[in-house]
Amino acid sequence: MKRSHHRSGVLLLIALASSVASASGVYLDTFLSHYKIKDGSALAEKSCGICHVSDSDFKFNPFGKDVKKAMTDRNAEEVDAALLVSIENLDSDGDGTPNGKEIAAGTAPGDPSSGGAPGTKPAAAATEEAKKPAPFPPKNGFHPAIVHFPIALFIGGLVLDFLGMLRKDKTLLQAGWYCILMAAVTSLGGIASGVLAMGLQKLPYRGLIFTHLTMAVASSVIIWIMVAMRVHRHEKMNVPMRFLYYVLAAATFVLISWAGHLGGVFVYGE
Ligand code: HEC
Ligand SMILES: [Ca+2]
Repeated sequence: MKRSHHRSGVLLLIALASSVASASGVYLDTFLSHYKIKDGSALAEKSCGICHVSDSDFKFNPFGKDVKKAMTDRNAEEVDAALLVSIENLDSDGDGTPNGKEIAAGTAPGDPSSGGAPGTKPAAAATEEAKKPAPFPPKNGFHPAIVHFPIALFIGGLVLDFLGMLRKDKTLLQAGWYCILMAAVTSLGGIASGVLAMGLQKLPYRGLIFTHLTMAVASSVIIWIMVAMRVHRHEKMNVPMRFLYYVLAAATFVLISWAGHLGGVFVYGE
């Protein structure tokens, strides 16, 4: 891929975000293509959960831990076929069947309850984990439910605002103002619930999550600036002020969309 020089912070952020976002998808692709895993098979369905706890909890499972350890041991920058082969003889999940054999048999090498040598008891910890009732608050800290409020309110507010400006309609402008105000307020809830989810899942402040959080906080800050601009001037903004307002609005739109996209990548994979 051709790498052009970045022209602005936004472009740099976007580039950074997409490289982080694709790295995780690449590991999955490497695994699936190296072992020629068929679409729809149990392993393909496990997806990110082949190496992580699940496709929404990215702590490592025992197999993922061994993948990561092999990377460190070999000083490798990424997961490749040789690295996968190097851990085939390990029995990461301790169910009695080595990783290579499990993968060939279509069972998960990081999940002792997914199969393995007959008669071998799966590690107790893993089955207990499965029996636990759903925790409260849920591990996502209600984040997926809350984040849609600021996004929808902000976009709705912009549309109302814009229509109000075109039609010089006070009511529309006022509706837009309240939506944007509510977006600013609910964005704080979005950030708080996101940080709570990170705490509950013990996610590290780096990589995809860090980019996502940075973009979300930046969006929130800009929305608050927009609110402050309107509190002072309301509909009587002069032309340069109005221009700045809409530049900020556009920047927030990009940031919010990317933050949302990354959140999606994080939960569902590419
Ligand atoms: C073949 C094993 C494997 C698969 C499959 C896999 N990952 Fe990973 N993942 C890793 C490893 C190893 C790391 C650590 C990479 C590093 O340190 O460079 C990692 C790191 C991550 C991180 C960063 C966490 C951190 O500590 O910064 C996220 C997020 C992530 N993966 C998400 C995913 C998603 C989403 C998928 C599914 C699309 C996925 N992974 C599939 C092995 C895998
Ligand atoms: Ca095993």
